[in-house]
Amino acid sequence: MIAKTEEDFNGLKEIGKICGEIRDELVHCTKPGITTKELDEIAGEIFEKTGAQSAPKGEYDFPGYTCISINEEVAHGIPGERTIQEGDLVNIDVSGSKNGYFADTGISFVVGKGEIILRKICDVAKEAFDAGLEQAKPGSKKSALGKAVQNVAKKHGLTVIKNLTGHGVGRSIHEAPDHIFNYFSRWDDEILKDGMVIAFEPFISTFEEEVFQSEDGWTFLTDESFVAQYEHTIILTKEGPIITTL
Ligand code: M1C
Ligand code: CO
Ligand code: CO
Repeated sequence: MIAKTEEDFNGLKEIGKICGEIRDELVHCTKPGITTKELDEIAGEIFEKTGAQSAPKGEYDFPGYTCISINEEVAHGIPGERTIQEGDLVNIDVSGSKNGYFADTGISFVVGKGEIILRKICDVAKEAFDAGLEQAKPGSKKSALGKAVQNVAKKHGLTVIKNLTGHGVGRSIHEAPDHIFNYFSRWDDEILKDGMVIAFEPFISTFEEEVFQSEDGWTFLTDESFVAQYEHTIILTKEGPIITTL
């Protein structure tokens, strides 16, 4: 969407804050021994308490309030009986709506100390997000974000996932612009607009460039690499980006 009115900005900020709070609470509760289903129930309670709805459940009939993905699972992991272990790479992705406005945020992190390479991809996903954010200005090319992500990955000897992308958000969970790539696409000549609302979500990998879909019809998996994501909802304005999900 293109945010124009005071109501738009306030509505986007309200759901952004709720999704950010749920994300942080789930990260805080992610300890060895807890199941992903137990984490998801905590999210369900906060959605309920704040009068917001889960976007995956509400829009796609996803079997969970949030997407929780572990190790070989990259995204859209279904909360269930899987127990969190020390050293796991975990991704928590929270998206929701309230009063017709949507937000989407996600983070990958390592439980406890974990392997250095896993911590590295999480840090690089955040660095790639920050580099892309610098390019997130009305009047700039949308492809500048992907270019920044790809450059950061390359600098660290890592790769980007090419078949997962960011997207427009605001009045629904996924809307125009349809794709914010994690790499430079020379065919992408779209110009970012004042008030445009995007979910920017770089995916950084140890070496692979594509994920594949699991037989469960939801989960995206990797073969042998590890992948980290970092996502926020951003309103682009002439005065600078507003991150609604901080
Ligand atoms: C697959 C790109 C990655 N919040 C999720 C998303 C997409 N994630 O937009 O960040 C969507 C959740 C819907 C099941
Ligand atoms: Co998301
Ligand atoms: Co998203």
